This record gives sequence, C-alpha cells and structure tokens, in this order.
Amino acid sequence: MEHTYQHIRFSYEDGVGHIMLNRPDTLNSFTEIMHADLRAALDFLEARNDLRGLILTGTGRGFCAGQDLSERKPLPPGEKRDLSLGLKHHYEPLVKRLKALPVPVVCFVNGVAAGAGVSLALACDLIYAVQSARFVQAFTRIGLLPDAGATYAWPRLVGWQRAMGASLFAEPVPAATAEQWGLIWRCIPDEDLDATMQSVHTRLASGATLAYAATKQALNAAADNTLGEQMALESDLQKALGLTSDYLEGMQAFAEKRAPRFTGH
Ligand code: T3D
Repeated sequence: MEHTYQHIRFSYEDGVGHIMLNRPDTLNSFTEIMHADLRAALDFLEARNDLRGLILTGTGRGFCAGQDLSERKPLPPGEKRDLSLGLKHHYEPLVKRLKALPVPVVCFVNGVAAGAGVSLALACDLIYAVQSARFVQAFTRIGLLPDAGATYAWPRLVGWQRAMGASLFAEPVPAATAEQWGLIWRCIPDEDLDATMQSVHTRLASGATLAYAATKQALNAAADNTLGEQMALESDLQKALGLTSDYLEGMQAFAEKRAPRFTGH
C-alpha cells in the first residue's frame, strides 16, 4: 500500500535507502506519525531483494530531540499514563528492526541528539556526527531513565563511568568527545556532511553487501556469545560467504589488480 510520508523524507536509490527525520521546528522529535512513517519505510526496505544499505539523518539544525513532549501533555486528574506502551509499540520495534536489517545502517547526526534521539543513533551500525552536534541523555531532566536501548548501548560503548555520568546528569557530550569515547565512529566538520554522506552511499551501493551483512551479524552477536560460540558463528558465516559470487569477484579483482565489482550476490 502507498504511504505518504509526513514527518520523514524517504528515498531509495542504488539499493540504498535514505531516511531524513523531518520536523525541524521541534528538532525532529518523535511523534506517532513519525513512528508510522518509519514503520512504512522499514516495511519497504525489508521487502527489497536489492537492498544494500540505509542512511539515516535529520533536517535542520537538530538530529532528533527524542519523544515529542507535546504528545505527553498532563492528563486529567485521576488518569495515569503508561509509558511502557509507547516503548513497546514504537521504540523497541524500531530499534530491533534497525539492528536486524541485513545491511549496514549508517547514521549521520547532523545536530543535537537528545533522549530517544540518541538511542535511535545508537541503534544504527555506524555513526558519524558533525562537529557542532552533541549527545544529551536528557531523560533524567524530566524524571525518566534512558530508554529505547540506551542503557544497553552506552556502557558497552563507552564504559560504565562515562555511561553513568552522561546519563545521571544529562550533561551534553560534544561530538568530538563522543568520538574519543567510542560512542561514535567519526566526528566530521559540519561542511563535510553532504560529501561524506555521498561517499558512504557509494560505498554501500558498491560494497560486498553479503559480507557487510555477515560482519554486522557477527559483531552484534559478540555482545552475548562466548569465544567458542563466536568462532563457530564466524566459521558458519565464512563458509556461506566463500560460496558467493562476490567472494569470487573479490579474489579475481585482487589477482587482476583492479577494483572489485561487487553485485551483492
Ligand atoms: O514518553 C514516552 O513515551 C517515554 C519515552 C521517552 C523517550 C524520550 O525521548 S524522553 C526525552 C524527551 N526529550 C527531551 O527531553 C529533550 C527536550 N529538548 C531539549 O532538552 C532541548 O531542546 C535540546 C537539548 C534537545 C536542544 O536544546 P536547544 O537549546 O538547542 O533547542 P531548544 O530551543 O530547546 O529547542 C528548539 C525547539 O524545539 C523549541 O521550540 P520553540 O521554542 O522554538 O517553539 C523546543 O520546544 C522544541 N523541542 C525540543 N525538543 C523537543 C521539542 N519539542 C517537543 N518535544 C521535544 N522533545
């Protein structure tokens, strides 16, 4: 069914999807409509058999300021809001679907990320952020704890103390610090955003898609596996990759001293 996107922009070219969160006036905070848009975009991407990557970013001066707080206006006296419902229906499936997508999901944090906006970035496989961006674990400022996978990702990426410090006091972490800490892959000059995104698009569109998928699967599994389990997984995945056309092409290109032409098969 056709879906008209209202709170994101979505495009698909060369097997690479581009999602831009698009509510710049509220720093691209999440609404019910944005969640529906994201679901539709992921439905489209998951159904493709030529998918090679996904790029996620935001419009305007922010990446994403988390839940739109205007959708959380005080209820009439006596009524209570169950915040677990939004997490279960919207945020958890979103994080899980991005993690499960069998291609790299690359996030470009184009400005401030706060609350579940940080969690969204951390659900991606690789994060670039512009120098002017910052990461704010804003939750405790409004009496909540970090959610949408934030308490899983932060300590694993930056260690317990940094995760605790950033999360307890919601002090902004500048992009350059985020790179030093290992929260993100690269902090890039603001003016390089478009060019870097284009070069990542090209790499995703022309790279060894199945090898990327296997790499993503193995690195994600490492969070929970023993060394033995992990090496068994590597062996299974390598066996499968050894049977692909892309492996043959990679070997041939190496022998012929030319760039490989990977088809993703
Ligand atoms: O509720 C549930 O379902 C549970 C799940 C929760 C997940 C969550 O994400 S909870 C956390 C929600 N997010 C926040 O608490 C962050 C709120 N925003 C901020 O703290 C700041 O805006 C920022 C640190 C992100 C950026 O600060 P700054 O000074 O650069 O910008 P600003 O002036 O505060 O914001 C610009 C505009 O965006 C402003 O509107 P205005 O005054 O120009 O009309 C501001 O109200 C609006 N805005 C920013 N964040 C949100 C927002 N509007 C709605 N919801 C927001 N989250």
